[in-house]
Amino acid sequence: MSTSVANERLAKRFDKWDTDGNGVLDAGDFESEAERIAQNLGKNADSPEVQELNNAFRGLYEYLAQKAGVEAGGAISRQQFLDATGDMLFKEGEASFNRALSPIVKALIRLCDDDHDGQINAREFQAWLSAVGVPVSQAGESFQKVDKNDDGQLSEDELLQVVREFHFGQLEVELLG
Ligand SMILES: [Ca+2]
Ligand SMILES: [Ca+2]
Ligand SMILES: [Ca+2]
Repeated sequence: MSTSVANERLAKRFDKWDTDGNGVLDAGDFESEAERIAQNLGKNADSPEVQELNNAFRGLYEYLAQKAGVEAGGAISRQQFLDATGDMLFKEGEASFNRALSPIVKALIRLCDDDHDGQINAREFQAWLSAVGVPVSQAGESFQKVDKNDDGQLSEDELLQVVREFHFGQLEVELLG
């Protein structure tokens, strides 16, 4: 694994989630990110799947705040974020990473899964990428990399695994914008 690429990606992740650009992460940043994704998909803010996404982002904020030793409702500094997420990736490993991000991946699947089969097909994947703000030009190539078992569908496990590999610096497929 490449630690410098991984650290660079965590720094980029911080910038992306610091939606108001004030240099710290607080609950409002994560609310705005969830709102932005819902808007990109044209989903009603009151719909259950948008509520699920909001809850997932709130849960992620609370998990990170707790890891960073920040009091409930407090702001997470850039350094605290890098330390907490770096620990998750390089010390605590898969379980901790999954605990932080699987609710987000689950909620995104629910939001994009138009045919309600619990998986993401090629067409739904385009919606996913636009929702998180990734250019869809690479959608075909990315889809094949995520679809590890080559069955034409992206499962929750496949998506979560690629988010993790991206953050380890192992794979060039960005799934969370
Ligand atoms: Ca902020
Ligand atoms: Ca589907
Ligand atoms: Ca698959």
